[in-house]
Amino acid sequence: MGLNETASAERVHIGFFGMRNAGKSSVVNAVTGQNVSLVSDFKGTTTDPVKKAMEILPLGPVVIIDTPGMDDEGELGALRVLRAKRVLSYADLAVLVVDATKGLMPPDKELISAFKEKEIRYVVAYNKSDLLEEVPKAGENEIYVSAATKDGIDELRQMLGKLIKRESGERRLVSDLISPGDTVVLVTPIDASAPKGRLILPQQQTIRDILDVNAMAIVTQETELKAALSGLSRPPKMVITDSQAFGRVSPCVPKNIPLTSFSILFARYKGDLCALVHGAAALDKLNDGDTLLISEGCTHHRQCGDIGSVKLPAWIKKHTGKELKFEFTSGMDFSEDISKYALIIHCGGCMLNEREMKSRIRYAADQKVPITNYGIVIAHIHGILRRSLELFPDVLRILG
Ligand SMILES: Nc1nc2c(ncn2[C@@H]2O[C@H](COP(=O)(O)OP(=O)(O)O)[C@@H](O)[C@H]2O)c(=O)[nH]1
Ligand code: SF4
Ligand SMILES: [Mg+2]
Repeated sequence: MGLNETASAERVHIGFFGMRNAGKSSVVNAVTGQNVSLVSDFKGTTTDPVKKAMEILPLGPVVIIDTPGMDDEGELGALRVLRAKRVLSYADLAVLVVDATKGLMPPDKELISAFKEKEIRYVVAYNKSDLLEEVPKAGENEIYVSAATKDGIDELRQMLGKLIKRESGERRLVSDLISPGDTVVLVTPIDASAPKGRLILPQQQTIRDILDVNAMAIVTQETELKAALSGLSRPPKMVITDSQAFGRVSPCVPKNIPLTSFSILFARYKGDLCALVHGAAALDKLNDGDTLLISEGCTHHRQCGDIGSVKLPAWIKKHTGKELKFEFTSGMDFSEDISKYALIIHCGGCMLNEREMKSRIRYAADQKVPITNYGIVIAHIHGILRRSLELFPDVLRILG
């Protein structure tokens, strides 16, 4: 991602689904005006979902995902279908590409049911309309297009534009908790895991959200926190800290000033803070021999350093005094069978979109496995979870 671009997790993700050879890759290329995907009349050319972030008028910043065919065969084919289905967990919108000369086939109908079940808004694009003698009238969320002649492609883009009702206008990171003129103090330790010469994305997004409502952000390391607080003529509206510094920050912040963490704010923004706080209760019910899953949302987790792999397991073992086993996943391969875990601890998921994070939480709930996140576990272990949730009375109630 370039520094001036919208973060991938904030973009609308549009998945193109359908059977092999329906023309998914051709439609993707026509809609984007770019050669995103390889087109071929050899069935099964697109073997893995192809993702590309781009700006498309009138859609704005999006991530386009081209998927392999839903009717793929054989052992490898089944794997490709599984990967395509995985896209359903994070697609915000879907385009079902159907070969107009064949019409809706059973795999297409299955996809439509899946869109409905997962509440993904979708368009059915009947492609190859150039091969039809007469183009029928399209139904409500349907359109006839030809990737070959580009007929209907502009209209398909317009339809997608209308479906993009950005939810970001409704959800806020922190600006719903502050007013114009308020001061917010942000604590961001600059340690070995901090990237060179810049702040990490969650910190940047929080600062931006504070500026958006004409409030003021004071950014400091924990070593200067006391000086920053005493230099203010009136107390800040809140202090937001990196979770890892919770233990050191908490004693420096007077009790009348709310203290929370970036990861708690992001859990609220993106997923389900209630479910994640609920999940943390499982920490105190662990038994010897239990296995915990530590799951990271990306594979290049430099900014998370060794929190998941080293620090958390050590802290949890010390906190619980139990003999525990830990397993790890990262990136999109959130474990298939999670029922064996006593608890899942997920990272803040800054690289995952809201849908993906929610679908992981729902998946865990379906299998009756408690799930929580790094920041909540760290706050709990430091005994300040209650304090870090003071701003959210609804969630606080869960702790009793
Ligand atoms: N006549 C016609 N052929 C098309 C059209 N779109 C795609 N095709 C052809 O259909 C075949 C499969 O296309 P491709 O995009 O690779 O399909 P995918 O497997 O669904 O991704 C290729 O031979 C394309 O040239 C179209 O609008 N009209
Ligand atoms: S997605 Fe998770 S592991 Fe990756 S940088 Fe964000 S919080 Fe860290
Ligand atoms: Mg393809």
